[in-house]
Amino acid sequence: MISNGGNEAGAPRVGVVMGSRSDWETMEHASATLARMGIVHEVRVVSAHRTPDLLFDYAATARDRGIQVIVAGAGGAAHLPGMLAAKTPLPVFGVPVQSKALNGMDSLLSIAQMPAGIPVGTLAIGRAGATNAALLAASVLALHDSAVAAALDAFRAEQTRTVLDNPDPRA
Ligand code: RP5
Repeated sequence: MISNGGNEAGAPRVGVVMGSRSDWETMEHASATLARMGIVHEVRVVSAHRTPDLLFDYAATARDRGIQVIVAGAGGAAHLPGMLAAKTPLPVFGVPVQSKALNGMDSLLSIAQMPAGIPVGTLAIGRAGATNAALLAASVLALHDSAVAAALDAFRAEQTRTVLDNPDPRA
């Protein structure tokens, strides 16, 4: 069984990528959630529009580098998750970043409306989406990693306990 965190070589197993440094405010929640699960991951700015060659290279080499899941966040004309998915068979979870002009509806539709054959698992706009993309990545890894499965179980149990222990919203 693979141990908690990295693969056998200790390399990152999840790639957290985003279209701009300005997306970090959202995507840091994906990174923090992965860290909480003890999952070794890398964080990179890869722009579909400003660095298209880097995007192709990142996606084309990700699997051979040991990456097993990609979490990709972008805003506006958010082509990053879809183009990554076009270049790699790895599961790609897309996070629509809340844009200034259209509140993230543009990001959401850009990421969700993929043509049949190239899937992107699309999450909610913003922080919830970033957190849940990381939890889904953990769920994928947990299928073959008992330590990640245990971390995920512990996270969910603590979340449930926190709600049950605080029933009065005024307290
Ligand atoms: C997208 O354009 C990025 O994902 C970002 O959400 C948006 C704006 O980028 P900046 O102009 O802030 O760099 O590619």
